[in-house]
This record gives sequence, structure tokens and C-alpha cells, in this order.
Amino acid sequence: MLEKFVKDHYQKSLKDCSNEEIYIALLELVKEQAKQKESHAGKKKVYYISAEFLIGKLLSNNLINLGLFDTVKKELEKNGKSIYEIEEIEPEPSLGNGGLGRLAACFLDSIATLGIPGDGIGINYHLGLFKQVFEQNLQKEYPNPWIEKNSWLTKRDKSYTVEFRDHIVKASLYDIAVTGYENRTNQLHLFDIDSVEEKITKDGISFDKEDIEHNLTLFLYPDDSDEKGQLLRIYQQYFMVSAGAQLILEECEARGCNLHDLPDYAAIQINDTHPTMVIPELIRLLLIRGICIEEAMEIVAKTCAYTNHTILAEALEKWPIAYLQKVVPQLLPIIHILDNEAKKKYPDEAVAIIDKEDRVHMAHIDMHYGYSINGVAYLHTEILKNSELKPFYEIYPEKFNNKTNGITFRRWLLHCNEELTSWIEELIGNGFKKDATELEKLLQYQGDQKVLESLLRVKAEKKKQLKEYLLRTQGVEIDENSIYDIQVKRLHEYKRQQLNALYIIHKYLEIKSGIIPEKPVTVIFGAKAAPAYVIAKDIIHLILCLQELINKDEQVNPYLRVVMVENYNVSKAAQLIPACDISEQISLASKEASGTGNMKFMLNGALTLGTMDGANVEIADLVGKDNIYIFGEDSKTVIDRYAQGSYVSRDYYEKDTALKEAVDFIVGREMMAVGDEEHLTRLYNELLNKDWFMTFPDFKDYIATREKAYHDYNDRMEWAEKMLVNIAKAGFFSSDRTIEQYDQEIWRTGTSK
Ligand code: 475
Repeated sequence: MLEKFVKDHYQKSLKDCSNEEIYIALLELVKEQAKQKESHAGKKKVYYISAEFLIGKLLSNNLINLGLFDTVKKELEKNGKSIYEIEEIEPEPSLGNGGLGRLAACFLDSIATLGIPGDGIGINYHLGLFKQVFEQNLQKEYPNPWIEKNSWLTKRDKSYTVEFRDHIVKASLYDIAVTGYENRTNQLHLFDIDSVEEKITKDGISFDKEDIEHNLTLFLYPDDSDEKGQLLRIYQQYFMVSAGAQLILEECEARGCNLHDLPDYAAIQINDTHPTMVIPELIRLLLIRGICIEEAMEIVAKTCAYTNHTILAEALEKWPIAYLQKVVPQLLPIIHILDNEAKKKYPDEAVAIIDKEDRVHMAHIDMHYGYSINGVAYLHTEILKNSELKPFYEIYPEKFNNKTNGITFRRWLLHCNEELTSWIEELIGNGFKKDATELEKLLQYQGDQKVLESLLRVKAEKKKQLKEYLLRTQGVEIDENSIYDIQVKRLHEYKRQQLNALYIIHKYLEIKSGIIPEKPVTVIFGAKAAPAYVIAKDIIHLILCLQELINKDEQVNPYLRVVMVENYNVSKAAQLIPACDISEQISLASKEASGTGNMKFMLNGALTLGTMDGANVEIADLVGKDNIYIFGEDSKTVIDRYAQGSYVSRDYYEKDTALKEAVDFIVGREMMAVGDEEHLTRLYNELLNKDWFMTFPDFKDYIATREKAYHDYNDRMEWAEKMLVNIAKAGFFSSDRTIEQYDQEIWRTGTSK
């Protein structure tokens, strides 16, 4: 089919085309095919508004979803071309940061796959999240341009006016088609301004924060450590929601809505607090269209639903009224009304929209004026109800619900691990592609040596591929016969990459003292730190220094190696995850809302080494304690300890020699030889005097549990059986399941079964 397409469009045969030409032809072909599956049927539609959509490269996924992947792959092969080389040409869109953004991308895939009318609404950031480069063992940030002349973006002949206090801008609409797996096509709507200027950055990622006309859609999460940066974020958020709200009202009216019945036509899912201003903005637009304030508030409250993704206080946005006044004064009368009404009914200061310091609590707007509040894993929702959002749960118990996260198996199995996909298919057929719970059929092979051996062969193949990939892309050499132990996620103290680093130091010291591990280990990290997050960047420095020190040490490197992957992103995740043996999910219990990497690793046959946090709890329930490595204190102990305010990290340090040695090593002679004193000393002091995320109390158990996992690894048959159980039980974590629950319990479009 590609041959014919290329002939018709370029009057050339496939084998005479360059890879670039084939890539462009495939873009066109996919767009044409996707268009045929657009549908305007159905009354109610979902709008998923999010500051991030971490969609990753789209070519192969679109081909898979349209049922074209195998045909195209074979056709290319016949003509001496490779789909994998063509994939490399596609730039990775830089529209997201971490879990929240990747979840939004998985959800769009599942919404379309289940045949639900549902579009994404976001911003077309030109430089997206920064590109990470390591220089002198430090993270440096550079712009990450990704938009090319030919891309998945389609510019629509459509724009909306967005008014700020001192600017009026035109929000132009760009769409990216979202193909469902053997189902309909939806859209990801991304707004942009025509005057944006990619070239205004200097010296890395600095730019004039006040030059709104040129910078509005430049970066995702521009540095907000000063007032100008916070104002820019407010500009971005309002830009997204105002254009989005106008689009929603226009579309609903076109489908027959008279605005009074908006909740019958739209369900708006607010992805964390970044899009919260959609609530006052919709009310404002309804007022302009002649609806009275009481009714407007009621309509909007029946249309909007809020998802919370974190209990970390610093991530819950609170904007000073004065800042909102400077950017979007038109919203303030409405925000004051929302605040007054809420205060009249609920005088408790804890649930106020505007607090005593004149700050607007965005999440509080969502909870008072939305009809659903959901957490993203069972434990997370329980913590929201019983502690973090308790005052709201007492007022609105009926609004609270859980939607445990999920991942799309099209990307995180079918695309990233063709070998494992075929292995599964040969054993249980291909029903699991549509109904992920069918993976449980694998359980019948638990004691089957031949099957287990073939599973180990698949893993070995993916490990070999990762070795080659790392050599090719980063010039590092790893041992494919070592255990691959991987921690990839945003860098944050609560995720505790520093605990993993302490283990590495401990192991290094052991090897130095002559204790040789049973099996060599390769510890792999991938993580970006927010540019203004000082300690997170110190932790990256620590890891990079360890990498240099250990990999150069010939006494140690046969047994232990450290690799920090540069600029970790979706494409790199797709290489790393299938090759992993041990998945590090070691956040401080209660702090990781869910995690979704944990699900991807499990699905690809890695075993979890983790705390009882987020979705790890549900993974542990599903696979049973013999098939997961759990360590550390539980969330209740941690929450109580915070409440008592009694944690003193130094007490643990003084009592545990192994811990003391590892911590002291950070500022020891060897590290100072490769690292920077200021960074290392700051991190050392932070751990010793604060350790806010309590790595020290979990250190001992972490070491013991990690050693047990490494020991168990050597019984290959038993290990393979554990892998098999993990794969078989991963079906629950399909985002198709999650989205079916969103649809049945929150959106109620009446589409999914
Ligand atoms: C959680 N990002 C994961 C994932 O639900 C969870 C917040 C504020 C500003 C910028 N970025 C953020 C997040 O809060 C985020 O990514 N949260 C993550 O959402 C999906 O699996 O546990 O940390």
C-alpha cells in the first residue's frame, strides 16, 4: 500500500525514496487514514484539559492503531528499508514532563480506543521541556525545539481571542490526530500564538519573561522562582483555558446544546490544578451569553471534574490575588463570588478559596465547583480522604472517587516489546490486545520449563538490544549478563534517587573491601531535575560522580556499573523498560500518588523493588508477596511521624555504621576528586540535618531487600516464574480499564460498555 501511495504522490518507487521522503509519505498516509475514522456522532463529549501531553513519537503507534504496522514494516523490508530507521527521523514532541503528562497521553489513546468522543486540550510549546545535557557531571538545560515543517500538527483555520489585562492575543488552533486501536480518531487540540519566537532564548534556556508576545508558548513550566515567572505561568494557563472554553462552548452549541444543558454535552476533566481557571472562565463566558451567575455556577459545577495527582503541598498551586489581578482581572469578580459563596456555606478556613494571605487555592476552586474529585491509586485516594483533603471529604463525600492509573499496552507492550508480544501471542492468542485481563491465561504456564526458558530468552534479547543502544547513543559499555536495575522518573527527593545512590556507595565500599557480588549489577538512572530545584540537581551530580568513579575503577567495574541516561524521554523509556530486571519504585510511602512506570516495568517482566506506596500497593496485592520485593515503613508510620514532627535523621546516622559510611562517602576524598565540593557538601548537609523524605529509616531494609532480590535472580527458573506472574497480572493496569471507569463513573457519555 505504501508503494502505491508513494507512486501516486511522488511518482517514485519506494526503493528510490530516501528515509526522509518515506517518513513524510507515512505522515501523510497516516493522516489520511486517521481522518477517515473521525466521527461527529454522539451527544456528550469529553474534554481532557492538561498543561502536559507527553505523547512521544507517534509514527509506529499510529500505524499499530490503524492496523498498518505489520504491512508497512514488511513492505519497507522488501524494498531494503527499515521502519526502525525511519522512526529515528521523527523528532520527539516535547509537550510534557512526567507521569501526569504521560498519563494524559495514555488516556487519549484509550479514549479513542474505547470509541469515546473525547479530545485533549493543551498548549503547543515550541521548546517544550528543556533538553538535558551533562557537562562536568552537572545537568545543563538547553532548548528542545521539535516542530518541523512536516509534522503531526495540522493547522486549523480556527482561532480564538484571548484577553489579558495588557495584551490581546490570538490563540491559533493546531490539531494532532489521536488514533484509537482499531477504532475512532479523536483530536488533541493545541493552542499557539503566531508571534512566538523560538530564537529569543540566550545562554541555555533564559529569555525575557515579560515578552509575552514572543514567549507565551515557548516553554513548558518556565522557571517560576520569581514573580515574573509566576505571572508567565498564569498567562499560559489562562491562554489554554480561555481558548479551550471557547472551543468547548462553540462545539457544544454546534451539536445542539443551548448552554443551559451544557452538562449533557460536555464533561471537562481538569488534570491537576493547572487548568483550574477554566471554571471561572466558563462562568464568565456563560454570563456574557446571558445566563445569570447562579445558574452559570451550577452548570459549570455539573460539567467539570478534577483529578488530583499529588499530595505534595508545593505542587498544589496557590496564586496571589495580586498576580491574577495583573494578568486576568476579568476573572477576579467571579473568583470573589466563588469564594464568598463557599465561605458562606463552609466557614472553615481550611476549605477557603481565598486564604488570609490573599492567595487563591486553585484546588479548592476545583473541589467546591466540580462534581468529581479523584485520586489516581487506591492508597492515594484513601490518603486524600483521610488526611490531605479530609475537610473537603467531610463536606463532599459523594464527590470523592478513585481511578487507579493505567498505561496503554499499545505503546508499552505492542510497540516497545515486539518480542514479548509475539511470545504472549503464541501462548494465549491475541485476545489480550483488546482485553488485557486475558493475560491471566499465561498463569497456566507457571511450571512449564520450556515456556519459562523462552521468556528468559526474550528478556536476554531485549537486554542485548539495550546494551547496543547505550553504546550507540551514549558511548557507554554495559555487561549484558549483569542484572539491569533501573530507576527512571523525574528527579525528586520524595522519589528517593538518593537512597538508590546510597546503596551504590554501600556496594562499592563492600566490593572494595573484598566482598564480591554473586552476580554483576548495572544500575541505570534516567531523570531530569527542574532547573530551579537545587537539591535535585545535587543528586544528579552525585549520581554522575558515582558513574565516573565506579566505571573507571577496574577493581569494581566488573561487578558494578552505573549509567545515568542523558535526556530521559519517552523514546528512551521504550528502550529501557523492556530490558529491565529490577524496577526501582522506592518513594517514601504516602508520597507517590500512583506511579505509572511501575506498571510499564511489570508488564515487561521486571520485578518491582519498592515501598508500599501508590500503585505499588495494588501491584503487591495482585502478584502476591513472593513476586515483588517490598521494603520500608508503611504510609501510616510515615504520616504519623510527620504529624509528630519528631524525625531526626542524625539519630539513624549515628546508630548505623553502614549508613554512616555511605553518607560520609559523599564528601570523602574519592568523591571530591571527581565532583564539586559545593554541590556534594550541600547534599550531605541536607541528608544529615534534614532528610525530609526519610531515606535513613528505610536504608537498612532497602539494602537487605535489594540483596535478597539479587540473590533470588540466580535461580533462573524461579525468577522466570515471578516474571511470568507479573506479566500475567498486569492486565488490571491497562488504561482501557481506567478509562472505562472514568467513563462509567464520571463522564457518563454512554459509549463504553
Ligand atoms: C504523580 N506533576 C505520579 C502521575 O497520575 C502519578 C505537578 C505540578 C507541576 C508540574 N508537574 C506536576 C505532577 O504532579 C505529576 O507528574 N504527578 C504524577 O502523576 C499520574 O502516577 O505518582 O507524581
